[in-house]
Amino acid sequence: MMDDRTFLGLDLSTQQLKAAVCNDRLEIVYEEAVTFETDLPEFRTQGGALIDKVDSRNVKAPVLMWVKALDILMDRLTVAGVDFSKIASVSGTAQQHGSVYWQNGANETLRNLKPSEFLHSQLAHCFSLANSPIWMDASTTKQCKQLEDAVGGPTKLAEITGSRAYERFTGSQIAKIHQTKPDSYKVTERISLISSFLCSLFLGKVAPIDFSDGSGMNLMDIHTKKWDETLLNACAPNLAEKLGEPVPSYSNVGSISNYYVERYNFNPNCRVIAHTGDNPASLIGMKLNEGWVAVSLGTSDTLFLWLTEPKVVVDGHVLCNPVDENSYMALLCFKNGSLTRERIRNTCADGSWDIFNQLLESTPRGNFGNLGLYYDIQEIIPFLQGDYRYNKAGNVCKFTSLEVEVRACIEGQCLRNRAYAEDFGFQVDKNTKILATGGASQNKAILQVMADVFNAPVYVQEAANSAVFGSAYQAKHGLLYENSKTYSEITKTVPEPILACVPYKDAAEIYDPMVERYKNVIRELTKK
Ligand code: XUL
Repeated sequence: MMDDRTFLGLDLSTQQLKAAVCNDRLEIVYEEAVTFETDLPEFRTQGGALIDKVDSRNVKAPVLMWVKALDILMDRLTVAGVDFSKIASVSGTAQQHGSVYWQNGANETLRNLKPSEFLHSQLAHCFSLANSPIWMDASTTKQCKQLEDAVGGPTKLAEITGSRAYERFTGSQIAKIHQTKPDSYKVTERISLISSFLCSLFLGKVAPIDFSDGSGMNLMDIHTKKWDETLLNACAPNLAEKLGEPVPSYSNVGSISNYYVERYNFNPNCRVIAHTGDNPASLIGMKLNEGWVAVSLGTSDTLFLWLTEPKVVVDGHVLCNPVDENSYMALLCFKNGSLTRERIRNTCADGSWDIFNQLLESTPRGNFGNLGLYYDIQEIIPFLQGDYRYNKAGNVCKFTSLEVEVRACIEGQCLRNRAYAEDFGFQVDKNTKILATGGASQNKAILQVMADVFNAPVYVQEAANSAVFGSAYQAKHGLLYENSKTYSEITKTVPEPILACVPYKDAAEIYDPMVERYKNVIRELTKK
């Protein structure tokens, strides 16, 4: 019975709803996805988002689109041959920060779902806002200031909640809804994060928010894991009861709704484990541990660290750790990732990665003392845009050769990763290991620069979908946690990452001073 049990993980990301079913060894046996733009064209989204035509800072997504996507996904899993009666537990993840507004009476509807009907037709009138604000929204600058002022400024807010106020974070979003749509706010009985909303659909009642995703709201005290009353009051009235008490991310929150038992033949004992944000779920999927730095090289570059202490930083985020209640994780998002690398590839290497790599490998480590910073679009950290080039003497210059430009681009990005990781208290030592994922992690020449800049070996993770796999692993972890099974014991059957590059002997000698130089340049450029 134990041997053939399976675990279901879901990921409600910006563009898709994905599912992965894994067996007891955590091998993925089924994967399915619903793509919002193409599978649900009636909602007229661009990649799952509705971007306001007048003010592009307003970005939302239709809640019913997500519900309908779950109806379709369940049917696709059925057609694929998934035996739902074998699923021992379900967990899930979602794009972080977005919020869902349940209208008065919605919990009752969730409790009484009719197995003969689709979810979307039964939940059509359950939301006080048809469109949910999502993480791409940047329209709440005014409310961010209000939240920071309520506690005494950005550093104080970062000390309490792990981040200064960010427009996309949920607190300022809820405050804006309350200020601009008071009638909708008034008829809202509960507010979910997108992750806890998805969990609610499996649980058949409004599910609790978990600590990790809860720490992306600017409302939770990451030390006590309770809502901060001053912040709740600064945000909107009666918010504590609308949010409910947050719970550890691996909590076993109840048995699956009878809807799934009758409609899809789930076992009535199948458990629902709390759902969390996509970045915490990726940390689970990558099996990240202390000493590891995970670097996801995608459209934007994202960096994750396991933290034992919640360091206060005004740039970047500290979130509660999804697998260990006493630990934390650092999250850094850099907007200028692949698109910037591709721009330099196009201008210097004729659009060819092979030529780009040859140029990169033909220059020495340290690039003759040249340093380049490239921000095609407004960067989050550091808050800069444009190209900046410096020669060995520290003077602004132009680079005269293509190979210097190529190396400057990659070294600049790797120096950035290390410099901001160090702000979180991270120090390279002999146990440091880098885990690279995302599209550009297939490029060995880039990974070599990463190994040298960090003076640490770089490993690659084969699995691309770390968030959805992470939620399938969390389903098992949440189920067995009560039997004292730790996350590392549970994931020990998952293949270890593969070693891709080791640093050259002179790496520390070259890059330790360059990291300091990078920090000084950024300090100068961002001086107000
Ligand atoms: C993280 C963030 C995004 C979303 C969407 O803070 O805003 O990574 O989680 O994936």
